[in-house]
Amino acid sequence: MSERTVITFGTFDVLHVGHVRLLARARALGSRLVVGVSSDQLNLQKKGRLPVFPQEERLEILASLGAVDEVFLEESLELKRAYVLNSGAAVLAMGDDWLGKFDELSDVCDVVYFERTPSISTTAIIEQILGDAD
Ligand code: C2G
Repeated sequence: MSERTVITFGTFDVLHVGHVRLLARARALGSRLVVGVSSDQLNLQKKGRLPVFPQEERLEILASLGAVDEVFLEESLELKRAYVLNSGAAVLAMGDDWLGKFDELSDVCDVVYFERTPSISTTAIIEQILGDAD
């Protein structure tokens, strides 16, 4: 059977079940899952803060998961087309907080958006921990 590569992108900071479900669903669309892990600098640009876990640790955590076959550092949102082409991906899968944002890549791969897992986010986890510490 020929290989079908799926690619996804994200920060995956303070890994939680929403991330894990997204990765499992993405992996199920093919036979190989490649994950572009957003760099610390890219996160700072996008969200105005550095991730809790530095990029080397986030790469190591993602690479250790059974659903993930390969990881690389995503350094710029503008390079998405090049990353997709380099990986040989047939499918780009993202959570629906990005709905429509990557449709321009549909000339090189299928673009799929999954419903986000409700009521969980890294930001909410950080706020809960900070609140509990008071
Ligand atoms: N996710 C989800 N359910 C949640 C939280 C996150 O399905 N409750 C999904 C997001 O939709 C995303 C993936 O998990 O597809 C990673 O989430 P983030 O780390 O928040 O990704 P983000 O910082 O949005 O980075 O180039 C695109 C960016 O790198 C995406």
